Amino acid sequence: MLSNTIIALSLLPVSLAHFTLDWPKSRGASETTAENFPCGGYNDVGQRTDFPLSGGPLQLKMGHDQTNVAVYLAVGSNPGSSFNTVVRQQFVVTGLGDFCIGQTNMPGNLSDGTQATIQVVSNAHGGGGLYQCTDVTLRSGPIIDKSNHCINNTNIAISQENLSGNPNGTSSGTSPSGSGTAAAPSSKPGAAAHVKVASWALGLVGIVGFAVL
Ligand SMILES: [Cu+2]
Repeated sequence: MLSNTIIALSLLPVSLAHFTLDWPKSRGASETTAENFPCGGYNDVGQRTDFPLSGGPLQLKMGHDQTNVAVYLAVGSNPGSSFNTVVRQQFVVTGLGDFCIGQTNMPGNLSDGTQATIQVVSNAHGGGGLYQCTDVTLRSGPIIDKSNHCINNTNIAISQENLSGNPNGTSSGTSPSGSGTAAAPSSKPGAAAHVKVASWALGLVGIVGFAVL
């Protein structure tokens, strides 16, 4: 009986990441450095994607059942950590899997060919933030295939919008530092996060336990 339970547990799905930015392609995603500002530890500019000057969709994959998210822009070919422009005010998304941020509000003073970096920030488990970046060239007329780049999983939705502050818990709109001390977001998944990781870990313990038996 026990062995059946152990085998069932070990077949549970492998964990999702905290969250990933899947389109435009992110610089990279590492579970271990995701909390490092900026860009989750990926400091080097990566592959550029043409992105609408008028704003466009961002395709994410959510690994927490509830997540605070905001999106920032840094202008320049290698803008470092100067994510000074909020292009999507903080909101809360509820649900797991594919999630599309349908629109980003780009500044109106940029021109065709401008190089920039988009950073998506979410709240981390116990405070601070999680970071993902993508490098883009802003274009006046790219055609975005929303059927490929703007997909929402069943039962995933924005549950709160236009919240003040940043997902990483700082009150400043210009310098997400991850200090996590002031102006905490109104909603924090905290210990509720990573349900699937916990299941998978339990499965692993089961396998080890089985081997010992
Ligand atoms: Cu996580």
